Amino acid sequence: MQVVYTPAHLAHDIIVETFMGLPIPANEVAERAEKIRAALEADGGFPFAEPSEHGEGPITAIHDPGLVRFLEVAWSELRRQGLPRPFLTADTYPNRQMFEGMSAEAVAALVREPEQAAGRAGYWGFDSAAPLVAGTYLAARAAVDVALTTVELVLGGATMAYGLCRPPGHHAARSMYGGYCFFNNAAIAAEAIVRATGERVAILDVDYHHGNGSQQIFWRRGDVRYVSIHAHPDRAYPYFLGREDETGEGPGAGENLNLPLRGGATNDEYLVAVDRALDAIAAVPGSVIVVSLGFDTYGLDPIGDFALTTDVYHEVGRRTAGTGRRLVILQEGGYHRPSLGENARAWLRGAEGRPFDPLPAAGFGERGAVAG
Ligand code: Q9C
Ligand code: ZN
Repeated sequence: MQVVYTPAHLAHDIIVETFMGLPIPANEVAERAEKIRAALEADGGFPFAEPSEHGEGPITAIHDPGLVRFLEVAWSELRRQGLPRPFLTADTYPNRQMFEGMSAEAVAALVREPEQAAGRAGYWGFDSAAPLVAGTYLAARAAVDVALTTVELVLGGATMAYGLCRPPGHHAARSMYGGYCFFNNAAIAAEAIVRATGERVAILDVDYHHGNGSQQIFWRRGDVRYVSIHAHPDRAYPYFLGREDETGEGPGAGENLNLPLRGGATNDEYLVAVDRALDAIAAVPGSVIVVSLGFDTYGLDPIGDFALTTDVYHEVGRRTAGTGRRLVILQEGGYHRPSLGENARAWLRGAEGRPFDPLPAAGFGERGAVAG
């Protein structure tokens, strides 16, 4: 299958993130995408394509234009204020209890976007784990173009295609960025498919984390079914969403399926959840699945706690393609850099029905980087 990749992601050059108030070496780094690119190139079976530009229209079809403007000017705004920071994170976040007792009308009338970058980052962001640097906006725009070009390959007749999106997207909601995500690549792709085909679309999210942004965006929509397998929010980020009883509302009632798993989840437990997820997708019409593909489910991932091995990715790819639907496969998380390339190769070869032969010297060593 074709791989859509651009070096534009390198401009989102992240070295440090903050975790619970302390700086730690960043998890979501440029090397991630480069490891995957290198492994797929070495495989030889994955022709590469560059993304084409799609402009802002498909982004504001999903996101608040205010979020887009903030991300565009945030860095220059920080510099204009003369703050010599290596990256921007918020000072205060408008926790919903800040407005307790105020009516929705009063909040709408009285609470507004601040002028200072530190306040604006709190207004549009939801956590301190998504450092914003000089090149973030253009890289995030390029990741959307990667996703939309992947959609075009599939709508143009390919059975499946893979978009090597970086930064990832599934934590970004309509009016909110965070969790290393700025624009929701998968949601923008799903919307583009709905508009082009008039069909219903399913999102299968197999990143370790719940895709709160994708769930929020499609919560009330009957045309996009969101199905996610992830770490239970009782113990894992993003903590406030991802439980089984979140099923959607209005026209979206019953269209949201969360399958949270316990810590230590094994390949077998994972495949049971995959079959449930794929059954839920097969139950509604449509010919395309958007896959939010994360490898932070891997046993050695520094911020995950599942016990998956490379073999299971081959099998999940195989079963997902076994639905007979066309696949728009978009990269989300995965932070154990030594294994990322092989895990991606295994998944994509499984989807293609090709066997997986590990490359020689694929000893992945110890649990990567930083304990989270
Ligand atoms: N100790 C994605 O996988 N919290 N985002 C990190 C580190 C943020 C994950 C905690 C996790 C965000 C796309
Ligand atoms: Zn994740």
